[in-house]
Amino acid sequence: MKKTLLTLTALALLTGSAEARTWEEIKRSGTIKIATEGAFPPFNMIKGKQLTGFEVDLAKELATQLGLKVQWVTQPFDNLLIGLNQDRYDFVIASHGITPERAKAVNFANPHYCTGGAIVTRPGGPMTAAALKGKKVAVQVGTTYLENVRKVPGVGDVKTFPKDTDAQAALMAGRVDAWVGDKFTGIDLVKAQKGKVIQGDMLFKESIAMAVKKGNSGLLKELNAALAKALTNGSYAKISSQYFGQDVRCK
Ligand code: LYS
Repeated sequence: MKKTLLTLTALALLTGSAEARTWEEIKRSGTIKIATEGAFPPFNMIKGKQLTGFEVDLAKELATQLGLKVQWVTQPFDNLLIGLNQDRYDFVIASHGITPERAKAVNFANPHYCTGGAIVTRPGGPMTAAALKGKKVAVQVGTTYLENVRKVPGVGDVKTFPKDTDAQAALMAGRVDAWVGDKFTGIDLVKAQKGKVIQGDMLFKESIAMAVKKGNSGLLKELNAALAKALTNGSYAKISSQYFGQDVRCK
């Protein structure tokens, strides 16, 4: 069953049919349509009724530089790249790690932050890859966390959840031994839970990038240029320090 689902997803990713909007068409319309998850604090989330977060603010900054208004679309994480290839929006900014498999289906921009997947557990729980042997681990479906946890030799039951916050909740409720998620998200969870959970080792590193439909090179070029500008004119540094208290760009 799991194998069938994966194959279908791969197929949907590879078979976008209609044409994506070109840069010229976007520019002419004056509005760019951007998709994100809206459930991955502090990167993209809904606060009150407002979509906010590091990636939301960064994308707004890029759009301003490009002289465009923004129309946001939120989608469950594992639908985002499929919707991109169905031309439901112009690009995705949703903390996608650049992986060879995803790069077959979409084009990635230059990375807008560097991070990794880290273990979080309750005190006394597994802190290293070796310690995950035989343990129950919670991860969000469709993510690099799932892909990498599956590779841990002897790992016990890997439980998948639609949202990252659901996977964290499973750890807090004691239904799993560990949660593997983004290292910055983990730092925030540890802080918020005041010692009820602790962060263990980082399992893997990843570079995070925006995605455009495969072949949409005009838009990709504009996004990369706007990102390069944000990285040098101080706007990226300001947004990053607001959300993380540090600069999270790839070094
Ligand atoms: N960075 C992870 C990935 O690339 C997950 C990010 C989104 C989690 N809500 O799959």
